[in-house]
Amino acid sequence: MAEDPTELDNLPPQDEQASETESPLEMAKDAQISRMAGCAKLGGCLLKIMLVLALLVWAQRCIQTRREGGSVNVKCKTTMQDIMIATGHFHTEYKRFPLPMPVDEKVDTTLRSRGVWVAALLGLEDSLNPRKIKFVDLPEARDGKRGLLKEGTEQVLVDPWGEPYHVIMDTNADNSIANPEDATKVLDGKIFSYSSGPDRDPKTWEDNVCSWR
Ligand SMILES: [Ca+2]
Ligand SMILES: [Ca+2]
Repeated sequence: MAEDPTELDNLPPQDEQASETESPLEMAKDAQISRMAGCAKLGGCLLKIMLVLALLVWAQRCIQTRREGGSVNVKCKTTMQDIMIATGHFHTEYKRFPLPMPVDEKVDTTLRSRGVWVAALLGLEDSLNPRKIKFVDLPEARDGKRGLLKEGTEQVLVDPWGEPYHVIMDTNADNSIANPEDATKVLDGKIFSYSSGPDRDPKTWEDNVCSWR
């Protein structure tokens, strides 16, 4: 007897039936989910790339800033050295420091890089430097920074951040100076200088640029 094709036993299981006969709507949903998953993966990749790029830019800027800061500090130290050497040459020439006031020979003298003693080093002052020797050549300041500028008739030498340098001279002639950074130590020598640094505050030593270190 021939099998009845309508018999239930001959029909495929319902699950297989469903998968084999997935509706267009469900297929579209599957495709959409697949696309969304792909987009999410791509978005994640892009985010990672952007983060890496941002880190690279940040690192590059840090390196650049450090390089520029180092370069500025080197220029600052070079100017301090110029002033110290010029003051030393003045001392050799005139057997005294280029100081206008009566000098207390019991203590050392601290002053800023401005006024008549700077003019004397430049050969622009008669009473301290009657031979008008030019002991140093200094550049003009730009935007009020790193170089010479005039305040009234006064010559002012400013650091890369616009502040006059601090200069200490061994006016008590013991060939040493109390370290302004650490009162328990002394610096061996006749002339030292320091800059207040980028924060323009001489009391914050972390950023100060010093001729002795
Ligand atoms: Ca001294
Ligand atoms: Ca400082």
